Amino acid sequence: MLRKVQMLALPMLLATLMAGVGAAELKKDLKIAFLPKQINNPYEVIADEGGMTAIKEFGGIGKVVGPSDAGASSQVQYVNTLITQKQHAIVIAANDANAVVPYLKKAQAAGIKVVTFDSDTSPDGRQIFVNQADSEGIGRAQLQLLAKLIGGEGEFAILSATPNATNQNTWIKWMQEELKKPEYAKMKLVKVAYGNDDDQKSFVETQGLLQAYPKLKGIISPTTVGISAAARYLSTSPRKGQVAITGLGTPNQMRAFVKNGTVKAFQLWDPGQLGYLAAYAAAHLAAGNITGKEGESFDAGKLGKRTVGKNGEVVLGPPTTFDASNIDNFNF
Ligand code: RAM
Repeated sequence: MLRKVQMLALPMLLATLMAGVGAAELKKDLKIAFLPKQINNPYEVIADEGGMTAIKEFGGIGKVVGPSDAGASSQVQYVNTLITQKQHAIVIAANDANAVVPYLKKAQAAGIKVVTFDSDTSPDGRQIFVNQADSEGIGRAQLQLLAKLIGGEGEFAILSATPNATNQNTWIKWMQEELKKPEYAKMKLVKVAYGNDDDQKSFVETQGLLQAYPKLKGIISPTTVGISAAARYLSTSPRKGQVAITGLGTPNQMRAFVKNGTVKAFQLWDPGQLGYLAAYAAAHLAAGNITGKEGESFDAGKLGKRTVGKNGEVVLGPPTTFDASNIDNFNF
């Protein structure tokens, strides 16, 4: 009996020790600043909290600063301030692939490590991009899910975030690629609308889509702000039940709309884990343990060992599909 317990305990002990080694590689007091797309977006808030949890674990000094709108250059002034403050690393969900790059380069020249997460910049802006999941997979899966919900037939629209958001634009590109397959011959993309990750604008854009396209069968909103505003609009519209809304949403924001039948299924990953992983990547860069080259690996606390892939990309993992059968198992 005792031997059995010991045998079971040994791997656990080893795992604990190995997890500890990763944190020990990180010197204390690393200053790491999170710069989300916008500070009042619930998704970004969860992601930033995940980052702060990780930073606490390895004894760093974390903070979150950022704009209240997701405009292309809204983050520039924050990057400049973080450079002046001599942060060790900046973790940014970029509102534009290029607008912040000259400033991020300035940061790098000053010895500050830069990690993008959620929404990337051009590769010269950062050392590592922590991606929520494989971008092609996210895009294709969104279209596949909508096709299932509308029986593979009918007009649909996309309600996106801002027109310049790197993450949404990449996913939309892959949706359009997927749409070329013969099995979608009866589906037609009629419009890509932009709610700018602003709740009110997304709500009004949804109203506009329903008015402009009386035969509309579906909306894909690959943004947590967009999908929740679209669902709120549809929930009190006479078109409820005729139009399928899907996309990327947080279970907590979407729960009521799944329960009242407005939304059948949508997807996401855990934004908290995304921020957590990004913080570890930033810390290991700042500690000099990694440089962002393909093949390097680092310890990411409870997420285990992670490896840097092509183009400095680190991937969190596949998304989950939420529906009435599982949504109550998730709380974020
Ligand atoms: C919004 C933001 C974010 C995106 C999620 C899915 O909160 O646009 O960048 O990743 O949606």
